[in-house]
Amino acid sequence: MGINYSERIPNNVNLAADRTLQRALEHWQPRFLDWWREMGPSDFAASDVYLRTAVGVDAQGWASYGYVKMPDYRWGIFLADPEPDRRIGFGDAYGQPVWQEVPGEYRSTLRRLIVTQGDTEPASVEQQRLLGHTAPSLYDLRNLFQVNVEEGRHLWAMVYLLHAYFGRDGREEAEELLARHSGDADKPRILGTFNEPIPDWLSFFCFTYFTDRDGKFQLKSLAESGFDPLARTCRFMLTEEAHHMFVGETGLGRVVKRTLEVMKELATDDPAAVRRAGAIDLPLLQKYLNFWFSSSLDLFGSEVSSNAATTFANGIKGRPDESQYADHVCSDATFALETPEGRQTVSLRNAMNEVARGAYVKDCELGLRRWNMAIKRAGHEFELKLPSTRFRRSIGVWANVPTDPDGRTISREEYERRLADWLPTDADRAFVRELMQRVVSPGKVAAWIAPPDRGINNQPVDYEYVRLP
Ligand code: BYC
Repeated sequence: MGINYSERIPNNVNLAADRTLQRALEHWQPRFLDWWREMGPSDFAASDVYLRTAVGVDAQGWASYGYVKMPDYRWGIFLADPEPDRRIGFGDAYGQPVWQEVPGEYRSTLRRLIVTQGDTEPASVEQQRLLGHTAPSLYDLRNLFQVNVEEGRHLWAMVYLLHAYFGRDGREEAEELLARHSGDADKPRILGTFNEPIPDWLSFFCFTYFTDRDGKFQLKSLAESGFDPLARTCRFMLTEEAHHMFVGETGLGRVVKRTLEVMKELATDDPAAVRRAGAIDLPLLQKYLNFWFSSSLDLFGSEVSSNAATTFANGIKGRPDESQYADHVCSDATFALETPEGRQTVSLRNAMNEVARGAYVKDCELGLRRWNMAIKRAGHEFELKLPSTRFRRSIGVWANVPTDPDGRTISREEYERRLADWLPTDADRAFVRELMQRVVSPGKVAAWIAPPDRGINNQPVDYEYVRLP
């Protein structure tokens, strides 16, 4: 079904046919807009931003570009088209028809997952709210705002499910999604990473590279769900999510490119000299990668998880790309897990979080391989590395076990002493903050990052992606 833009809430779920639901969502809409004004991008409400808006959910029609003021963005409810005769693809109910309503016995589990997913979306907008003031170019400013409005839409996606399928509890949860705030001492966001500040653009690019990629893998898992409205919602969200990771990957790639240019100009790979020249030295970039990768690993939950086993068994949450596996039931299969106490064999169903994390780590490696190729081509020895999945974990079997970035267990004392070599220090962060000077002339970029290779939607790089008032 096409997207109906003539209604107050654009949608392709025939919202007009369900007056009660429509009224409930129209009641939530002004609260969302209040939240956007208070907690969304600081300033820029009057700027015209060259944004992509979905006009259809099929491959051709889903993206149309034009200038929009962010508060006027048409946030709406878009589900991927239904698959005829779709069947549950994993777990004990393998092969049975998917559910169009929430099975009573899975109600609280499904609500918890939808709330957790939903909570991350506004959280990320809150984390990024001040970045507009220090954007390195209009192109980057536009990308930030594109990410922000789409995270807003992803919140809508989860709120629709809560309102449509979970009655009064769902409506209450939808209110709570606007009441918790990133980093708030009393009402923080649910998952750790979403309470971390994103005070600078290097953190933003790391976040969109690593944390949005967790989004990709979690959405892939939920896109397998036997609860069909959730699966269809997540399938469409994944198309939008791809751009967010593009922002992270190209952003970090441009940082590496600029740093290599500066190293060449100075004919040195001395990090201090690179810093003095106003670029981000590679060891500093490595520290940021260490920070955001380790934090994002925690988002997959514990290696051994009865929650994960139950949601897999019940057909609620599958593995990312479930169809690539031969065994979709996994009732007897086991998984060899490395723990601080040595290798342990656990039931595969209990290890589903670790399976998803493993796929995620492989995906994270691809960007590093590309950046390392550029470093090597420029004639330098330095190699960027993902730290071990044991390093700096707060969730799971490695939580609070001191290891070095290679995953070797070390004493707490050594860990504390060497942390400044592995994670950004206050001085590192202050240096990065100093670099963050706002650049708003079309086609110009800040000195710490290379310009993008190409513009958005075939527009030139020097296009006026944001028209400031
Ligand atoms: N921080 O059995 P466990 C995205 C909690 S990102 C704090 O280990 P389970 C996006 C856990 O909630 C994708 N708490 O794990 C990206 C549980 O608490 P309850 C977001 C944590 O349940 C960028 C307890 O520990 N989507 O879309 O198997 C921008 C024991 O749990 C953390 C989802 O996460 C943590 N890191 O799995 C914008 C999908 N980790 O319930 C958006 C939905 C675990 O006992 N969520 N805990 O009170 C899930 O599938 C699961 O909730 C998790 C945890 C994968 C997060």
